[in-house]
Amino acid sequence: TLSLDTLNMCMDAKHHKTEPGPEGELYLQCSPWRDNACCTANTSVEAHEDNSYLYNFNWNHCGIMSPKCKKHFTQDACFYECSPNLGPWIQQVHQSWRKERIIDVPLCMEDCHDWWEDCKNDYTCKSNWHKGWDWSSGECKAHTCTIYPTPKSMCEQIWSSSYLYTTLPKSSGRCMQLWFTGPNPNRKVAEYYLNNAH
Ligand code: FOL
Repeated sequence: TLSLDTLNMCMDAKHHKTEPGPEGELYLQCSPWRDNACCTANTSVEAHEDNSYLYNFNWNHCGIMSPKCKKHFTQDACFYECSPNLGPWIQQVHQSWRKERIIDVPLCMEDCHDWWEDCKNDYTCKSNWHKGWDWSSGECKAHTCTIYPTPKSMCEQIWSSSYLYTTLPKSSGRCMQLWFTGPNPNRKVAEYYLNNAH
């Protein structure tokens, strides 16, 4: 059945379930979402894989991505695939691989800063990782390998504005958290933004 509940829904994308629900076992970093998730157990495992079928994406496109950096991409994949609280930021898109995406999800400052801090010595050759890849050589070909200069540039550009950089701390209750333990804190945040036009 069609879910009309903005505060408890899954986007219509490549791997998402049609509706959120409990998953007995979600793998490692995705386990915080197991009480109510848009990802399947299988997707949660794949979110931790290097050569995952999820997006056929090569993390090691400008040299090997460091493990401390990669763990943030795993967490981003868990958040993106599993979160049932993204309704206020879901928009329709005409893309070959998904019908809906997220735009300008306000990310907690700690999550963006920690992510950038752990990745600031890792190289990439593109600022927007959604488009324009040429994997035929397995590497970056004509592009130059460089780093993201700031947390904001990384968090906002990497998934073409999925995230909005904020200076809001987790304690504000007004930003979305990639990393949490215990009950999902993001539902209340989504509720706030649903009721207060942003
Ligand atoms: N995490 C977050 N937070 N938001 C996202 O939107 C997101 N998206 C992905 C992963 N994590 C995310 C998906 N990533 C391609 C590349 C990356 C990707 C999905 C697909 C890809 O196939 N790019 C093609 C163009 C595809 C097209 O637009 O038709 C390319 O040639 O680069």
